[in-house]
Amino acid sequence: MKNKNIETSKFLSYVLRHKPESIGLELDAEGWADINALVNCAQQAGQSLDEALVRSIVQGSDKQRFTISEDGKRIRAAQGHTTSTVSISHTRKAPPATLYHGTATRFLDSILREGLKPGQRQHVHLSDNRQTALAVGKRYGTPVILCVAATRMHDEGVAFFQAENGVWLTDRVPPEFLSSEEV
Ligand code: HQG
Repeated sequence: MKNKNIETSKFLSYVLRHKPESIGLELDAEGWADINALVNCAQQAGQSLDEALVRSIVQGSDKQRFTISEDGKRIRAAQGHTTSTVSISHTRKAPPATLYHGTATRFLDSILREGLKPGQRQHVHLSDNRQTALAVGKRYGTPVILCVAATRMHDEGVAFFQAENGVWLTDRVPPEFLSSEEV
């Protein structure tokens, strides 16, 4: 992606996941914003955004971070929210046997002691492949991959959800379901 697009994608993540109020935008409980309203609010806040740019970023997003509604009029972030105004009703889904979480080695002791916690976000984020987990872990320093015994958790009644972009979500992962893998 071009630099301008990366910058705009980060801006969209910021307003659609975290701080819609920073540009006076309202999201509904499912996280949707009207695309025209988003563009207007962004422009008033001094961002050079137009509808074509929004649509090209949605299409070009490597992780498919954003979803456009079926009628083409609204946009939302697929996952990763911290704003408490949004509570997406993701559908429960049985996970694959193992899911993966990438993090940095410096967090490992704490995670193996306390389990994986959502931090600022609404869920713990997991992927169905090691490669994605590794890329996420590298953002924080020396990466480590945690394997999550997802089917075992699910069998014990824990809810799993899959966001529109394929990211797996759950509330927390207790340590007994975790094992670390050197990379
Ligand atoms: C860590 C990206 C200490 C956890 C990715 C992580 C993802 C603990 C950090 C999405 C802990 C939270 C989310 C504990 C968890 N002790 N550290 N008990 N429990 N942690 O950003 O999964 O590019 O909220 O390991 O693809 O890193 O933004 O979560 O390091 O899907 O679209 O606390 O962000 O997508 O960090 O990343 P985050 P994440 P985007």
